[in-house]
Amino acid sequence: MKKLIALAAGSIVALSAAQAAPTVWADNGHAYEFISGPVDYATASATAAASTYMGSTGHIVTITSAEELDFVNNTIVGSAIRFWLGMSDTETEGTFRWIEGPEAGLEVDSIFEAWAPGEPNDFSIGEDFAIGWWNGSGQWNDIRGTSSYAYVVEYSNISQAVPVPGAAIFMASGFGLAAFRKLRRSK
Ligand SMILES: [Ca+2]
Ligand SMILES: [Ca+2]
Repeated sequence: MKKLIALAAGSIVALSAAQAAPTVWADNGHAYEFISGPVDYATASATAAASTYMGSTGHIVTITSAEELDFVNNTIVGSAIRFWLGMSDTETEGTFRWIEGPEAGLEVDSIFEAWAPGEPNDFSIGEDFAIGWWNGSGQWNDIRGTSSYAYVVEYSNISQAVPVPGAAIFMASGFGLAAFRKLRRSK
């Protein structure tokens, strides 16, 4: 089994992502998980989309308020490590839109933005994606999607049920209940 996992590089990424414990932010009930990577945007996006937590599919983080920026920068990432943001201006140069999560399609600057001074600048041969923690103030910079960075997976639609111990989950399931009844009948 271990050999099979070792042979499939993609599985290792998915496995390590699943093993980390996402942190739920009380303000919006979303869960967040830092993945050190570093990987290019397409890999980060695909891996996030293949990750699930508490019934929610993951997506690269979308940051839509100063409070969420502070939480992601300082609680989830925790140090000045640059990480992918779920946005792009591939569709219309100069107009960044969120392309992941519930905000997909919405113009970034119409909700909240934290661009570093002089950014986004589509520098040199073109920069259509963006990263956080570009500078010491935790602000953003547009960058090429083929570069490699860490990323944050956000789970925006997790089950709102309060987590219960494994035994309680088992008993609450149909199988657990049936087994319990069978146990009682056999006594
Ligand atoms: Ca978000
Ligand atoms: Ca730039």
